[in-house]
Amino acid sequence: MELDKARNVGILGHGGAGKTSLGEAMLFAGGITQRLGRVDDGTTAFDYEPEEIKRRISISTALHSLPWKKNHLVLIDSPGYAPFLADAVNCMRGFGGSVFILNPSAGLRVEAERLWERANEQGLRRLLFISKMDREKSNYKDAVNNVLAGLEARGIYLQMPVGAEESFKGVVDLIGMKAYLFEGDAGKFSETAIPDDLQDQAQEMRVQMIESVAETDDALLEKYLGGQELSPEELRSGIKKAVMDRRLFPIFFGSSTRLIGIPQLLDAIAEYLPSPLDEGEATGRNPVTAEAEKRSPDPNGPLAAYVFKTIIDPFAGKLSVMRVFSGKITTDHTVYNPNKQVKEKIGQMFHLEGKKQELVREAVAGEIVAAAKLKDVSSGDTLCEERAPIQFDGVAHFSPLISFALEPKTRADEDKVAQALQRTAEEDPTVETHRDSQTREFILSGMGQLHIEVIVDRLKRKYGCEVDLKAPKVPYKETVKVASSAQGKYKKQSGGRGQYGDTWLKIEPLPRGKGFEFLDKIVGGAIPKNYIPAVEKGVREAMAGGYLSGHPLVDVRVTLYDGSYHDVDSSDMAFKIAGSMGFKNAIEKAKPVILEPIMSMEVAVPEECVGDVIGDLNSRRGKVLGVDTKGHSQIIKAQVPMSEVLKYAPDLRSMTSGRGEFAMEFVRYDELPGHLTEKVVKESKAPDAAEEK
Ligand SMILES: Nc1nc2c(ncn2[C@@H]2O[C@H](COP(=O)(O)OP(=O)(O)OP(=O)(O)O)[C@@H](O)[C@H]2O)c(=O)[nH]1
Ligand SMILES: [Mg+2]
Repeated sequence: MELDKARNVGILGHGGAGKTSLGEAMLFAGGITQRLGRVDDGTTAFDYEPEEIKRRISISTALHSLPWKKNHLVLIDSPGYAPFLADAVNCMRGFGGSVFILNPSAGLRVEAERLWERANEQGLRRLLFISKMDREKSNYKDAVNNVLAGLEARGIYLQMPVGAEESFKGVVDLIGMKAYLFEGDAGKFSETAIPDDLQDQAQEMRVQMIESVAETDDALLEKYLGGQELSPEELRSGIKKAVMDRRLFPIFFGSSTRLIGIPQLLDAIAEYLPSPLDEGEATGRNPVTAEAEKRSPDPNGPLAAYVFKTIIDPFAGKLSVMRVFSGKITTDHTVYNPNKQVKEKIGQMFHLEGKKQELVREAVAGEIVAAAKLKDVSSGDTLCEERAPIQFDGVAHFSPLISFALEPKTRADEDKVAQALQRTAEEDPTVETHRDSQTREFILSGMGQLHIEVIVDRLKRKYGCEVDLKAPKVPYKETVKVASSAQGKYKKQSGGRGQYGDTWLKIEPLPRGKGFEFLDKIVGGAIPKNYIPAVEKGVREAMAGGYLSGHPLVDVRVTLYDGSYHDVDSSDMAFKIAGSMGFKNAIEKAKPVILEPIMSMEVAVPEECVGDVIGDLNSRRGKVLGVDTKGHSQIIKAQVPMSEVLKYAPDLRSMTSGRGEFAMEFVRYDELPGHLTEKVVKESKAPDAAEEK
């Protein structure tokens, strides 16, 4: 493989923006598929999982390669809906560049904002694609400006659309000043002169484009201001440089479902998005010295590969999907995993082509490859050579937002469910599972109700486990409102070896989100230094169990300021218990309260439903922050307690006859209103009460 011809292209955008449809249009334009795959028919190469086909959305990132002219593209189609965004974010580490889809008339969705921020953090190079031009209006510019302003990005039009909505039929290339007009529904097009009625507008947009390019480069600017023409070659190389520096984001137009503008976008990918060579060095650190280590995309260098995704395949078993940044990875060779500090032998490897896997024996720098059945490898791990160790940052952590209890349909299934859940968590880092020690229920936490439902479907399909979902649980927390002090003394000195630990603790509230601080203010050796970690441990254990409702206590500072010890009877154990007792005694006087998670929501609904939806949000203790008009829909922004929107999806569906959409994300914890406290306390005590009977 020639490295300068390779492109790893991630497709990004908000939920339903048209990513998968674009990927399908590209596969068709490149001759990989003979019929255009359609999301609405469940016939795509990218959304191949039954859970995706059933819901018509992407849940998991999928890959497919595509030769385009002399280039070798790997398309990486990522999900866009909020509960599945973590996968898109983590897979970005495999991207060399990205096509970021905008739907200007839908406005700037939270999901797009989040993805854009993450892409900025990772220095990802991006082209912008305005898809669905067969539905967008011809006066798209204001809407595009709004979206770009929200993203704080500088767009530059390299194309102009010909027609819009029903009459959209092609694009004008503002560098070559040619039109590409499409006919029929199979992506056939002809290259022509710019239609007369568009000449003036095209000239105007071209001048703007040239000015934007010139502004990014002193030499070009001088030439331009001196009145000289910039050649197409100069423009292209200026644009490529600005794309590499993320100073400009070129804008293209098209329709995926009508196959318009796709070959031109593919040309632009080859022209402007980086090859692995252009991407340059990857930076990690030395796992021993923690110093920065760099690896260049050299197939003959030492191996450095990063596992960004894990797939549990019903046939191939566990697949670790990795991007090779340097050197090569070869079947039957042994690699070193610095995250786990183990060596492992590489077995079968595959290129992923949608749901198909193609066996390969080797993958070199720049490639993405999936290795089967690596026992100790998980997402976020680096694979390298032991003599040249390097470790990249692990996967991004996303805290689960919602928890459900699962009940296996038959008792005999319990072990199977436990194992299946563990595998699910291996595949999906946003899943957390544990078994409640009191109720023995399986608790499954994820990013939203839809996410949980998908997991339940998968448990059945992949592992043959049938489970019932029980009411969702809100991850409440507790905190205190005032400072207080108390003693915790654990003393048992009758017969045998005694126990003695004595602590005085002060607890104070910290600002929301600060977590926990432990201060050691012991003077004069009232408690010997070596027992102090045990006191802290006791406090932490007590915090985890909460005080009022069994939910973890947060946002407090605990100061250990006095105590006493016994030469013989004191021990770590005694001080741990004393710390925990002192903490509980102090909490009692510190006005403990329950905190509830608050979600920030964006609900997009048709005009006529706005009143009903706002009324409903108010009745859910929500605060409506504003309503924006975005094209055909109104976007209601609100903050609502999580407990009130656990099952929002079906309610919104019925309020808007299926035309509403929403996204939400966690913003902060607020104090639970007093009248609801008792209810939460009671619910949390219920299992206990049952056990006592
Ligand atoms: N009219 C029109 N519809 C489109 C176009 N592209 C996508 N759609 C439709 O938009 C809907 C969503 O398309 P997808 O391709 O699934 O969007 P996505 O971004 O992959 O969605 P997620 O992966 O679930 O976030 C489907 O109903 C598509 O048929 C387009 O260019 N024109
Ligand atoms: Mg999709």
